[in-house]
Amino acid sequence: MAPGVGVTLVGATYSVYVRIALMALAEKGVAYTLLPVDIFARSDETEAYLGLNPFGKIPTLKHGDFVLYETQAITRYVDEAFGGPALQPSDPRARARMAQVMGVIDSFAYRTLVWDIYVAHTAREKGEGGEHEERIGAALPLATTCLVELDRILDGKPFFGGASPSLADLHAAPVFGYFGTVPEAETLLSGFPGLQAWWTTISARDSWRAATEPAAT
Ligand SMILES: N[C@@H](CCC(=O)N[C@@H](CS)C(=O)NCC(=O)O)C(=O)O
Repeated sequence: MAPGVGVTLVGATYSVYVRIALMALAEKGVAYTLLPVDIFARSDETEAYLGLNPFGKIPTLKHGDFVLYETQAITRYVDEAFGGPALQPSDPRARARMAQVMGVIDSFAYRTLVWDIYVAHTAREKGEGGEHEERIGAALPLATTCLVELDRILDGKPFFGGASPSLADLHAAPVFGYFGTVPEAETLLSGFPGLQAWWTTISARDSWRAATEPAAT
């Protein structure tokens, strides 16, 4: 990093996507400042945040005068702009698999495993109104497809890209961090020992702790 050019990540630490970016920063050993914005609060702060990301999604990365939103762009930039271990395989097929996993998370797993199952489960636990059972039940087929496909791509390896973590693992971990706390997840995941082993490995990393306990970084 150029001297005096600081990195700031804007967002809230409960966010799956903020956690993905925090994990990338931690894996690369990049020093950063976290600027909290609670995007769901709909306040003056969130209005001001639209100046950074007009789509109103967190996170946004600032590196000097360079401002970047969209988490895949952020983690690729963090990997390529800073030293530390490479988080993208150089082999074209392994790199394509990494991108595929990130696409599956963005297109299917985030919405299904986090919103349709974890968030509905949390609302159900709190006794909030809504047809939570129906929402969870309706999500199970797509959730199963997500697990089947992620397990197939993992193929018994410790990480999606092979022996060392890649951006794919960082993209998937925060989704499983929420999904794994739900009773339905235990049943679903019992059929996928490879994915369970992957979760044990990735969640033991310092980067997971840094993303979920950012005050400790
Ligand atoms: N495509 C965006 C998605 C980020 C995203 O969905 N962030 C959520 C929090 S995990 C958010 O900001 N939600 C606010 C909203 O939907 O109003 C990215 O990759 O950064």
